[in-house]
Amino acid sequence: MALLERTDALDEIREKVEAGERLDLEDGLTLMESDDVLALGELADRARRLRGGGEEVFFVQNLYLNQTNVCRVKCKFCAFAVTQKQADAYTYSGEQLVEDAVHQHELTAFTEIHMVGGETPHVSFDYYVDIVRQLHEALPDVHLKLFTASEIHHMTKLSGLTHEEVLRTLRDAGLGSLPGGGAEIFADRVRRLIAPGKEHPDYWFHTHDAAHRLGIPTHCTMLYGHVENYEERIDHLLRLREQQDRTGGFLAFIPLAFHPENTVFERRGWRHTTGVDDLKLIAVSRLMLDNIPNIKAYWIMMGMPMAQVALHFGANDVQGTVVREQIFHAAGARTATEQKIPELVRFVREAGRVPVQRDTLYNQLRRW
Ligand code: V47
Repeated sequence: MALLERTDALDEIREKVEAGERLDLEDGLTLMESDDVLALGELADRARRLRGGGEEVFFVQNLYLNQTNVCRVKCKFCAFAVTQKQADAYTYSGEQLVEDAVHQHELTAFTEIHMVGGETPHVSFDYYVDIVRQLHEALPDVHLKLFTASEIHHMTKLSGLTHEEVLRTLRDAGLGSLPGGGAEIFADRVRRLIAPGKEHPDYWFHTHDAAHRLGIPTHCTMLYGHVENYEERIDHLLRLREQQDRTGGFLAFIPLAFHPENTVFERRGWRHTTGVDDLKLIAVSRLMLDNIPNIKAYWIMMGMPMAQVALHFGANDVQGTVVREQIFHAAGARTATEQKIPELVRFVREAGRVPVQRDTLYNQLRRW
């Protein structure tokens, strides 16, 4: 009987998907509670195709940089941040970042720099403006996807400027888009538990809203697999969907599975998410986020084999070559830190899909 009820509930959701109807909180909970993971995957892939998705799976050639690991916030999920006094603290100057990036560019000709970092109180807003300007001048054709909404909010504190003024100044210096970090989980209960020192989620939305209105596209994320429940996950997705209805500037959604190593949660016995949870979340995100075109299976987080499977659960993007990643690896990620293009192409092809190298804005650069 229980199985029948569940199957019926999924059938009702399938009818809504086929009719192009929006799913609501109840539907989201039904999907999260379903154990029929293959049916979820099939439904999510169907939704992706009904909304215009084809065989393409996208990736970008990119370089990850972190300007500083010094952070004042002390989020409990983070293994990357340190204080200024710790021996491994670093804050790179614009010259150092440029030297590194230019050297890497000679090796790999990436088209995007993805850079996020801690909220260091030991710099001024000019530091941020200068590093954007210097990177842009050194590599004018490279798209600069820099700074989470939390960092933008931090810059308003450093400068006394509004979010709009900070964003406009950074855009004029060469900023191209914002990454999606800092979102964590929007629900107050969870935020108080995992990131009590972090700004209210309204600021995250205000920053992305302002960016979209200034013509700066952004990405969005959800950090899952810690203390949040299913309702808080779906609430998070619905809030992102509402924002996208208002401003339409999210390029992609990236679910981020919590990595507990070297965090306080590891000491409390927290474990890494399971493959089924990761796949379910990809599928449910695709189904709920009917207005965000791209869902990323982030291979750094889930590993290449699972990312390959996720391409049949609604994902259509595997992020990129990456080259260097520190935030997830500080928290115990065992994945590589770089994938060469031929390897990404092989993984996508063997999943039965067409690999497409894109730029940050999803213009197609090369198809295989
Ligand atoms: O906000 C930190 C997450 C984010 C852990 O836009 C963790 O394409 C799991 O912005 N386990 C920062 N996650 C990184 C970020 C990002 C990452 C990937 C893709 C994109 C994109 C943006 O990293 C933080 C937090 O949500 N994070 N620590 C951890 N232990």
